[in-house]
Amino acid sequence: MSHKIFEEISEKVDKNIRLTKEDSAALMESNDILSIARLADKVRKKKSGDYVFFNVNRHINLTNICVSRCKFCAFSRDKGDADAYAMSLDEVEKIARSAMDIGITEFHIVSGLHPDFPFQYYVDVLSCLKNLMPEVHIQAFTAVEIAYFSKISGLSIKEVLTTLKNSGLGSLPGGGAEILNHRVREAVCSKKATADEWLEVMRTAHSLGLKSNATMLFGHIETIEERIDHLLRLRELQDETSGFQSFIPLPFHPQNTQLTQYKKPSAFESLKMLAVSRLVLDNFPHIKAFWIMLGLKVAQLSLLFGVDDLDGTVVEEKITHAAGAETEQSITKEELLQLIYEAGRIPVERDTLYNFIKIYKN
Ligand code: V47
Repeated sequence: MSHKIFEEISEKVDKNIRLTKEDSAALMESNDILSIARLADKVRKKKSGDYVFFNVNRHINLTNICVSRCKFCAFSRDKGDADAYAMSLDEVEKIARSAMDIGITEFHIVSGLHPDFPFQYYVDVLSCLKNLMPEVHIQAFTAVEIAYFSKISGLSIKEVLTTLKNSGLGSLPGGGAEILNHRVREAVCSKKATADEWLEVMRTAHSLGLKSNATMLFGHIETIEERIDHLLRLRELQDETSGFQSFIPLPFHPQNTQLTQYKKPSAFESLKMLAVSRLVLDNFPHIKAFWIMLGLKVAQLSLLFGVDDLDGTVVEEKITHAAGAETEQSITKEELLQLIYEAGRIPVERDTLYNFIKIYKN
């Protein structure tokens, strides 16, 4: 990127002028990540001040049995595989009970597309958790799962979401977005919701008052242009609905997948991706670093690259660990606070909808 182009982009950022596709490409192709970081950091500071958000949640993956079998996924199994599992409602209840004493404010539920579970099972999971811990927010079911529920139940997307909302669903996680592009999805995840369907589920969820996140799985077969298009499609929908809370770029972990010829994105690449996301997604309130996938060291540095949210103290994360993540499955609140203090920021425990629970002054 020439000095002149960077100066132009920098001026746009200062004047709150939206970056174009060409600006985004110039940033992605640049190696000057410290200059990009400084710009992203300015935007982050304008949006969140010195606060860094985290929440205390419990991930639940109801089943690894999945009819989709995406090439990038090391977690999914066929029914009948030795290590295939599917939780009964009793097992879900047991997990919820074990989380009762650790002060969680959120259940985060993402699962395989099970061939036989009826839609009612998911309604029952919500009712079971709500009965047990009514105050805990349930962030559950990616847009891909919602589209699948519509298919298996014969209900419309709107009816599925309304039924789930009435049973305790609080918001949607951002998974399943991968790369919102037809070529990429045909090649790596052809059996699940298309890009348009993913966006349509989110549009409908937002119209019903359900907030959501959005992810992007980067570092496999996609081109830089396809990554940028992904960001622009999200930005466009956000202009329409304002329903997205955070954007979470997920670096691809190749181990045990069908795409082992690819390398996990480097720290350099991941940090650049986070910073460029902060700059392009001017209408997203938060950029989240999912430390489980980035590793704690890169996640801490990401606080200088536009990130204002470190995902919660996750307990038992299976999807990335199946694909070779070497991070711990959880960290304590104290460890998380320390990482944030070291960066000179103020940790804030938030609930799922970004209400402040506690500000931790050092
Ligand atoms: O949709 C699957 C990704 C996602 C791999 O909304 C992989 O706050 C890397 O969506 N390497 C599920 N990633 C997790 C997810 C998520 C995580 C944290 C927070 C939130 C949120 C959402 O994991 C999938 C897929 O994109 N994934 N396999 C892999 N080998």
